[in-house]
Amino acid sequence: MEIRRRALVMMAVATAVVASFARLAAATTSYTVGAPDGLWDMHTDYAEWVAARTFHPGDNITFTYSRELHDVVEVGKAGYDACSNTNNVSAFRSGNDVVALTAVGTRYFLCGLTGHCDSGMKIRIDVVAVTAGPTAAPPPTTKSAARSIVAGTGLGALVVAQVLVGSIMAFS
Ligand SMILES: [Cu+2]
Repeated sequence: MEIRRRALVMMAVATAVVASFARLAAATTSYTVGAPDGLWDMHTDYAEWVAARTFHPGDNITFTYSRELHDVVEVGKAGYDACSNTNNVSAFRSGNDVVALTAVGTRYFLCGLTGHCDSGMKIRIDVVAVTAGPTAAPPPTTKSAARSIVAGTGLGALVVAQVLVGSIMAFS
């Protein structure tokens, strides 16, 4: 009875470890804004692009563009709504700007060149917490494929843990 209890505790610990690894692995996706059909340009529908993806803390987004044609300005909601970069949070103009989505919340970016934001060159990114459990529907992106791989790895680790526990029980 004592051995059985110890084994159950070990199983619970192993499951918790696997779950936390899966969560960590899932939280590091890199996105190129607008890709694969567009980039940071005047043609991409960013609302549509964002709607097809889910952003979590730890992910990052990269703005790729020609430095002669565009830039990237992070603004607040008011700036986003009005296409104004007067109170910008930060500005980027390398042509390959990586922005880390460090925390849950909404981030707003626009192109600071005259008329570009008004033509639709602005993007709103909602960064949401990673949810666990069967209620979380996976988004229809390549990210869900990555999650499946992670889940598969987790399952493998669980089987290894079970075998370990089994051998411990046999030798106790
Ligand atoms: Cu622009």
